[in-house]
Amino acid sequence: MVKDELIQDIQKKRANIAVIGLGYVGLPLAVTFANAGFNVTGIDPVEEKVDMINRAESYISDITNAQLRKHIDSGRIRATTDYSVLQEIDAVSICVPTPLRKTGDPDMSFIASASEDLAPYLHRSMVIVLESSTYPGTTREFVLPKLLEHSKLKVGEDFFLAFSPERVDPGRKDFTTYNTPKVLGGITPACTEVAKAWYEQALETVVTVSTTEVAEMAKLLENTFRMINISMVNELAQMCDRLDIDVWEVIDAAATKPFGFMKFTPGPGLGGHCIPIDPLYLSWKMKTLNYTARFIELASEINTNMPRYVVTRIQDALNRYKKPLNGSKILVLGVAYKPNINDMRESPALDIIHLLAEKGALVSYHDPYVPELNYENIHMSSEKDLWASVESADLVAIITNHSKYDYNMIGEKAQLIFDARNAMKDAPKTNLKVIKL
Ligand code: SAJ
Repeated sequence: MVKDELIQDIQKKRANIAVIGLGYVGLPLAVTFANAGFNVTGIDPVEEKVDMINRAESYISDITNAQLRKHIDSGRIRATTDYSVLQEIDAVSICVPTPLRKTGDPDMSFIASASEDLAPYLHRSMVIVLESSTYPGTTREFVLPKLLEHSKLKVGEDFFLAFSPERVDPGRKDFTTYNTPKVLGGITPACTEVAKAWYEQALETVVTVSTTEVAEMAKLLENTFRMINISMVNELAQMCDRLDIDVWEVIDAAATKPFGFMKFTPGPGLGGHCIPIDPLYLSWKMKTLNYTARFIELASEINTNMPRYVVTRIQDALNRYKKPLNGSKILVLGVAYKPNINDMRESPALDIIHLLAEKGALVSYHDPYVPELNYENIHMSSEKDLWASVESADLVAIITNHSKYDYNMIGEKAQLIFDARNAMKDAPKTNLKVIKL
């Protein structure tokens, strides 16, 4: 029986593994499979990445060169751009990006390419697991037909196909690929069984569900939950501003409730590669079924409007001191999408800089993690002299509250501060020059 033979090969670590897509999900996953004793081939279309991996040079902060070196030297990991290696591979994880198109629709091109490039090498006794966050139905309706384009093999009998959402939080140390519980659902029960037998060799906890759709939807619930709650506190911030109530104090007070409450904080907008994007895969799918996912659409509208709201608040703050925004020097402090990382994906700081410049402000920025900004119409370098920039700005806008900033010193040297992150929470309350979101 194909299933039993494959499971046995997996359990004896005789199965050859491949990971397609060597990014922040795929590379840690490849190393985690190698740590468990499997031979792993990483496949990525970007030659430079492949070469760096084969030189044991990691470009993913969660994987050190030393972790890679161990497996490159032992021959347990190797990387290639050549999909034909898949004819010798027994188990494949697909970890490719699922971004949005400019139109806001899902960009399925990466999953399509991976599936189409894999299909010619699909063979009996093979298990494939898709990890990319995507809309419910993708594995069954989109990937499976592409895999079977040139094949008469039967899924669940000759080969096995499952979905297991990635839960990588780059930079997090307490939860890693190994110890984060992994949800997994197959096209058929046999698919679930084989994929589980594989993943549980390398991961601490595998949670099986009945179908790929349940696994796909579970991931979207995780991140939609987060996106909607963030948008709710973003709207709360706007309500509190009109009520002249400190929203940060309100949230801290509510957070003392030991049950039935989860703390989220307002911010200048929603950045990152997951939270602002994954829920829109769900709302897009629902539109194809003539259903409007109103919560997601409203939350997305509120979050997307936060940069504009922040600029309005900055304009109002300057107005108090009879300074027009037009011609004022604004220093944006922190541009990464969240603190203490250098990731700029979907960062609201880019929208804020663009809007400020559009209104005639003289905008500069400082971010210890982001030396350069080169996006569409934004080409800037981080200010070299932080304190000179803070002192000379008409307003300092704290957009991303990196821990390494000295907020007391900023409070002393800045003329006026708009604080979008409550970073100045320990500054004296009487400090009239600090205006909070
Ligand atoms: N944000 C707020 N208020 C909050 C929390 C976040 O405005 O209360 C903003 C952040 O500033 C950022 C964006 O939302 O711009 C996303 O922040 P995030 O903390 O959700 O960080 P991400 O995008 O790295 O989310 C990842 C997700 N992980 C995966 O999808 C595997 C998310 O599910 C995790 O919950 C999150 O990390 C985490 O907890 O760190």
